[in-house]
Amino acid sequence: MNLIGGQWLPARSGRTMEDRNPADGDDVLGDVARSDGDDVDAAVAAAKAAYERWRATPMPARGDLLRRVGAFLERDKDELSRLMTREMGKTLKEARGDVQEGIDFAHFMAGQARAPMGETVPSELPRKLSMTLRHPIGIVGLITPWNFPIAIPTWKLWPALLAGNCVVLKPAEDTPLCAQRLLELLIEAGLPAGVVNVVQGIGEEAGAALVAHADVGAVSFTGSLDTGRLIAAECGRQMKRYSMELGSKNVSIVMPDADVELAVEGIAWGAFATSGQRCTATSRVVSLHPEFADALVDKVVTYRLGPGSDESVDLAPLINRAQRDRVMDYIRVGREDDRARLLTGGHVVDSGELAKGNYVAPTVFADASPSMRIAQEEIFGPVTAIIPAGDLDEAIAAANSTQFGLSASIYTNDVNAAMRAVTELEFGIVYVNAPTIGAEVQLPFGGMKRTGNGFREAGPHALDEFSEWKAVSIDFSARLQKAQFAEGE
Ligand code: UN1
Repeated sequence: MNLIGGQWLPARSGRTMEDRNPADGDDVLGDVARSDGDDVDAAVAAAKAAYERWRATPMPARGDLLRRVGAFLERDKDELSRLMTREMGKTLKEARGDVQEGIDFAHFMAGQARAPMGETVPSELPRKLSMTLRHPIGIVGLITPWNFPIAIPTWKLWPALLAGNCVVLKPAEDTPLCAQRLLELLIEAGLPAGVVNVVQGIGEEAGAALVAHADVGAVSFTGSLDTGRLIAAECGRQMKRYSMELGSKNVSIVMPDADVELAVEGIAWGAFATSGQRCTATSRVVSLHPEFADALVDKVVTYRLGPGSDESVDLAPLINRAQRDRVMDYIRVGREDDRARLLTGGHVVDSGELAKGNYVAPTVFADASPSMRIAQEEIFGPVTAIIPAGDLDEAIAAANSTQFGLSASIYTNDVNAAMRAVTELEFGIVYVNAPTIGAEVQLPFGGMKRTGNGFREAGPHALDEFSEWKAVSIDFSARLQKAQFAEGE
């Protein structure tokens, strides 16, 4: 259902789309509204009608809403996690982590509601006080992906709401019900009608209409580089703000002195958690360690594949058949390139019950060169490529040799190597002796180069996506004072 002005409604056209379980294609969760421009128009109009009142609500009162919704998410964490596993596929443990990110960020942002929101600044003139204030954008459009169906909508919703905006959310078509449950909890927490509206549907229809709507002042998008380019072009044409969290090709460097067991554990987790469907997934490893590749394979071959609802499963299904085919295409590209060797995996797993889902075996390539397609393009599946390097200079150069720059890590006990990696890696997130995944919500999340356009989500900087700076000066001299002019001029 769509949420428009506080009411749950079907699409105006009456059209629907199916919502299926990635582990069991026969399990249909429901038929969901498939919206178009008419629904977007109604949602934006509802957001506009609610805006003045919401903008005028004191920030701590807006923060209270987030505190309350955080508590409800905590209360319903188990139920939501189960829904997420059924709708999106990831393991229950990971689904709980996804919901927990939303809870943590609700509490973090609720606290920000009472933090300083600007600065006082000296004036060059006497009896004049200057300060900076944050001002909301107005109506913002949020377009979110399926891989973190609760966490990512909350990364955008909480700061957008705290900053005083009204919202139209277009959730991913693969995870509409997670978004609907999240909104039900927001309503229970006291969300005023129209402050957040939801239009379910597909990107080319509902998403495109939202981006193009003249009354939407900013668009926040997480997804692929290709879609990001389309959105950026339209926003640029209309001169509206856009913040982009796009693809990446993350990397872990394993130095010869690394604790190889720790590196294997961390990189296996980074590469194969969520079956590699994270924008922070470790899809490349630059290894200088002679034992690393074999040790990684020894670990990966023990992985159990199956539905995420089975607590003993390590690798859950991919989101849908199209994604499985896409991942298999990349594996074929890797196999056809003589520069790399397939060490393990490389095939679909569809025996017995698994035939109902979209499973690909965890796949490791070795001897890859940095310029290969599997080392350059985002795969979003359980595939990683090991690139050899002779020394740290070469390793850092290989790590930096992509158009993306979200998350990187280095495994070493050498402080000089670690500090060089920290300062020289062109990535927005860098870890030492830890995986590329697992970002915490109090830190800025975002990437360099083509991973984004400079904004950061989470952390206190999240408000920058959703507010304008206003420079305010109050002259209490009761005379005309001219900046940049000497007294009496
Ligand atoms: C994403 O894949 O888009 O750092 C977000 C992590 C998670 C968030 C990933 N906390 O892997």
